[in-house]
Amino acid sequence: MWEKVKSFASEFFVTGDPLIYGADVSIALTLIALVSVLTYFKKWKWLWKEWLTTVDHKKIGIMYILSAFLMLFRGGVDALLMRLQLAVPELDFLLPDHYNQIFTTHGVIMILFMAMPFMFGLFNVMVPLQIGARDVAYPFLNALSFWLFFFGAMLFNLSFVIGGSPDAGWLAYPPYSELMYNPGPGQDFYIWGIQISGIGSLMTGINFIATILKMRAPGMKLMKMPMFSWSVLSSCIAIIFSFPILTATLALLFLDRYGGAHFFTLDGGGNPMMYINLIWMWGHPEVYIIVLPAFGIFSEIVATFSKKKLFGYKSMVYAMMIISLLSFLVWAHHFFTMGTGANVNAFFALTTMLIAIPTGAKVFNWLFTMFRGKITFETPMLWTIGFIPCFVTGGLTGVLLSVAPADFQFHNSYFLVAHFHHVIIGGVVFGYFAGLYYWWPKMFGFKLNERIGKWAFWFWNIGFYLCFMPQYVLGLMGMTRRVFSYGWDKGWGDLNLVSTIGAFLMGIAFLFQVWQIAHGVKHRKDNLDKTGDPWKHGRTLEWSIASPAPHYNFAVLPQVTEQDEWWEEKLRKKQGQFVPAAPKKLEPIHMPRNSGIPIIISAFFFVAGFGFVFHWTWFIIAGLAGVAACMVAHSFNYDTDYYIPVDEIERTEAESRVTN
Ligand code: HEM
Ligand SMILES: [Cu+2]
Repeated sequence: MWEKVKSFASEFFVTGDPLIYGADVSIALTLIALVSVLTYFKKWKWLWKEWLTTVDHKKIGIMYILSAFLMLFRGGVDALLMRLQLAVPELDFLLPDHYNQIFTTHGVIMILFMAMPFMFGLFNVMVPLQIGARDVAYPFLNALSFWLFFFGAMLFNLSFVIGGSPDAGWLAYPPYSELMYNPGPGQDFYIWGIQISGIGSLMTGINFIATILKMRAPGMKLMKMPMFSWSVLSSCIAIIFSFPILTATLALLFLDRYGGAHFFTLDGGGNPMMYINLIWMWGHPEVYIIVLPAFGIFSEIVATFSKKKLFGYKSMVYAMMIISLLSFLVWAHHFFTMGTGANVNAFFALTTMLIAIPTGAKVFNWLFTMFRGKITFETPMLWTIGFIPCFVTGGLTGVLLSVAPADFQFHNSYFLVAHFHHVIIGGVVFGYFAGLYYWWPKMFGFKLNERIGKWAFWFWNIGFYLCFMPQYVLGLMGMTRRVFSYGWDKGWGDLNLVSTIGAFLMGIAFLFQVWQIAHGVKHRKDNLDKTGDPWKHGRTLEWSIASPAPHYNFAVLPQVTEQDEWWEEKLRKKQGQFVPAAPKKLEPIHMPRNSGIPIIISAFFFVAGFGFVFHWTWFIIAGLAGVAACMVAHSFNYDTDYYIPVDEIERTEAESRVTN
């Protein structure tokens, strides 16, 4: 009996690596600390009522961003471990298997569990405020999306200490991800973690398309909508066409592994290339899904801090829509070298290069917006300016990669690693940071310290170039991606050392950001945003209400006549032309009620996913039964909404800090 328990435990828990024991201990300590703090301060009820069951888009957004920051930490530690291992030739700090697991979890976490939730967080906190709406179209579904993401991410992260991490790369190419070569539970954690959170992403895409198309304030024609909301629309359109492909692809891989189907194995008549085509039909649009909202953020910030109208508004809109469409026509540039032939390669090379045209147009529009503007350099603007050279280098090396014959040289080399980090960090991460800094006062009601923020900015940027510029050279010198070690004879040591130093500077930059937030919370009383328009030159509707926004957002829905409605209104006031419309009578506001079902149903999905990973039939049945029971319970719940009475709105408005 004891022997049985022991052998089960040694298979179930990951053993034999001091790093992982360290992680076990720190996870246990964190959990204990969390539970004790919540119990000691009697915060359980508050946590449940205010956060875990909330359907308020602003709170859901904050929970997304918080999760994204935690995942940035985890993915960042993975990155530093890899860079440490590669700093000097012939180190054996990480063994090959462990290195494979780390680059796999790093890639998956950064893209799916860091960038995606960070993006959804920004969607949630800002889109309804920008378009003058009181909520998203489907608030309950929105909470469900968040919890599915959260439990999917937890399932994926668990593989690290239970069962073992996946190690077949962030896209899990067969045959290596098939059962025959990868019998452990790692790849199953991969499939179910992504599957569960992916369903949430698809629902968010649908939710925000409906919100943007149906819930704009009266008068806000599509061509008067703020640029960030446009970028969200273009990104969500790509989501609803690409995520179903991901779901289907992972389901097929699951059938291969669990049911012995042979979709992707040659021996049963299947074909691994089928998988590679499918996964990139999702994977390539995915990188545009995460970068388009960053374009929207930069557009807002450039106009605000240059105190000018965005240059080329319409061309920006068309550019984003074209990019969103073209992103579906380029996927095969990820495997030019796999023998599809010259004609196919030529087609995909051309479509890829075409994307550079709308993207270039956007860069010029941002530069023209700045031209002759009265620019100030607060942190959101710094990130925007820092982004431009990063993105241009990343974009240009992307054009080099898209030259099919040249790609036979670059393919899977460190040149590629440098390229995609350039675009993803310079474009996506910097963009989301810019958005976070820009909207922070609106989200929390206080401003962050600019000085610490500038330190973070410079450490990120210098670290960034030090880390990734040498990797282009390393790629041309023949260093391939996904190698865990290299010999002294290669002559790659110096450049790798520089790259590692750069990576650690980015690590320090992250600490500055954590410090900045802690400092901001501690001194929030001194930095309250009393005006609602803390950058003083806000242009769009979110700046017209108090910070943080009351839970119903707008006491009276705004009437929109211009493109930058709030800016124009301030202008009219200044010129004395402002004719306040007869104050509209307040009316009771219809709001959705909190619900515990999204978190509970997602927990049942987690249980079912765990059952699939370990082939525990009872877990699968219990999980799925729980899911079904929640659905039934929800369909019999008729108490889903309420009205905020007028006197409560009056009280809230009087207390709110808007002074203008
Ligand atoms: C912040 C600094 C970062 C550093 C120092 C870093 C470093 C690395 C390293 C060393 C690898 C493995 C390269 C190899 O051996 O092939 C890697 C792979 C990867 N990274 Fe990062 N990374 C960082 C940030 C990010 C971010 C923000 C993202 C995405 C949002 C990202 C996405 C990826 C992906 C998708 C892979 C490929 C994984 C695979 O080969 O399957 N990284 N990174
Ligand atoms: Cu691509």
